[in-house]
Amino acid sequence: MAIQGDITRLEVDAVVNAANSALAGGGGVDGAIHRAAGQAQLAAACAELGGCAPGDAKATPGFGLSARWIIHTVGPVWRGGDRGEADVLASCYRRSLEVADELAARSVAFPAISTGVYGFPKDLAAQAAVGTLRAATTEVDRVVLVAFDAETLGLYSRLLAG
Ligand code: AR6
Repeated sequence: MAIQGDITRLEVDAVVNAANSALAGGGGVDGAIHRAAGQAQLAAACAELGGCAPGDAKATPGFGLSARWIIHTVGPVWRGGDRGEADVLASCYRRSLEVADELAARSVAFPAISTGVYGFPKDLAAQAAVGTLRAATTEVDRVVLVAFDAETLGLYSRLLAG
């Protein structure tokens, strides 16, 4: 399912964070998650993970979030589309679900990874998200695609209806 809203406020087992490879915190959804979880605690937990490669995912506790876990994934920076960006983005969704399965999380919320600061076109990112999630084998039984803006919600809704 897709909804429009603030991912930090959702009642799910795990929220996915669109992080950077240093797991250093930042702006956008990453900043919102760090603020809502508690900056100091989350920064300390992230520091123990030793970074995260683009396309990979690693978990921390959710701390102040109602979600029990935060799954940090690192999307690709858009460089025109011929540098494997779509494959890396698909890997973010797959790896995040694999980590969710390891945690036995049954409900997971995803932001529109890479579509902010990292510049991935929203329509292509929505296709990658929906296509990859549909093809994945997982124990997660509730996947929520969280759009921050109406345009992204419209893209998800059309793809999910088709
Ligand atoms: N809830 C849901 N979605 C949100 C929220 C929120 N509270 N806030 C923003 N979005 P971005 P990226 C949407 O830039 O492109 C950070 O500095 C936003 O509208 O957060 O993967 C990291 O540290 C957009 O659709 O992530 C990295 O350095 C989507 O989340 C870098 O940005 C992703 O936008 C990652 O860039």
